[in-house]
Amino acid sequence: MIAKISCRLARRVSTEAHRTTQVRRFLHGAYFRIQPSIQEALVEGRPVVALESTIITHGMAYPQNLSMAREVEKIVMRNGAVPATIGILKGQIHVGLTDEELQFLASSKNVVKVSRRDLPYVLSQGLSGGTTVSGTMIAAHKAGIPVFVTGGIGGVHRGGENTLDVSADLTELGRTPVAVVSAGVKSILDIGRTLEYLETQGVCVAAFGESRMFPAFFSSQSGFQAPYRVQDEEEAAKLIASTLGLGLSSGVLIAVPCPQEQAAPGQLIEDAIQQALSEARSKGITGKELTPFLLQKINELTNGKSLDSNLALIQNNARVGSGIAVALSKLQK
Ligand code: PSU
Ligand code: MN
Repeated sequence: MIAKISCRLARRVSTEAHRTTQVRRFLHGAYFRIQPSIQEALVEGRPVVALESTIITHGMAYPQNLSMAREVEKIVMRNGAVPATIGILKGQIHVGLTDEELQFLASSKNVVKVSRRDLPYVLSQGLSGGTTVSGTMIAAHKAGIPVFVTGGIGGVHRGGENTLDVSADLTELGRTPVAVVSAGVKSILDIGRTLEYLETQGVCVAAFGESRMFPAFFSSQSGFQAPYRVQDEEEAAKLIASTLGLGLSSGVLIAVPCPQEQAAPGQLIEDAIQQALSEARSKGITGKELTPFLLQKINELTNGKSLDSNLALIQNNARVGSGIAVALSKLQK
């Protein structure tokens, strides 16, 4: 009897091993590429920061998107970490992009916005794309990068209780152990429901710095408290270490408030959001087109004021996120 069970077990283990090898062969062959300098940093346990590319392809216009992407990489380097911008080129996920590749993604008009559900199609068709927070988390996790910096994540859209328009970023945070450093979520979204959804998904959310207030991207005040607060980079790193140490398969959200002097005027932003939302409704814009439409419209309606503070807060997140990656790599030594 025991012999029979162990024989069956052995067969199952070997089938699983075979399956894993098959998956690996597919993965590392055609679909996934880590830049050698990043691979080297990872092997040596040096801090690496993942960066997304939908913000480049669909979040900002050319050429500001390109200068933003270059500047953020520089900030990460200046703060002691290795930047790994993640994007998809001709059906291959690239962890780390050359300047030429960055230029291509920034200036190309017909690349795809890639979340989890888009990956199989984009890879199998050999297409290029910008990875969203969800797409980038998947790639960062596969590469072994635990810290990822962005501007803002997606969330539950206003009216999402009826449309079910809930960003795949939230479910990804529930299933992939990567820490996302962002300035919270924009008030184009329903922030209260977004926080509820993150709780359901088991995502540990912590505000960064002096206040427990969950930030609303352009402003540090969303009117909602984050469940937790971390004082500084070291505390944030400890929080991430405990998630990884316990083997939780869920992620962490570190919400960094936009520096006061760089916040955009609240009323200007709220008016623009209202107008953008009503235009989206009257034009029937839904699904994956909605967020890029709103971002672009708000920038237009604020005469670029929202873009200025957008740039400032991403740079701030890059500084904080790099500090967290450095602190985490010290903890792991
Ligand atoms: N929010 C922003 N800027 C952005 C995005 C969101 O303030 O650039 C991008 C991110 O890539 C995010 C994605 O992952 O939009 C979410 O899109 P959706 O709402 O369709 O899930
Ligand atoms: Mn959506």
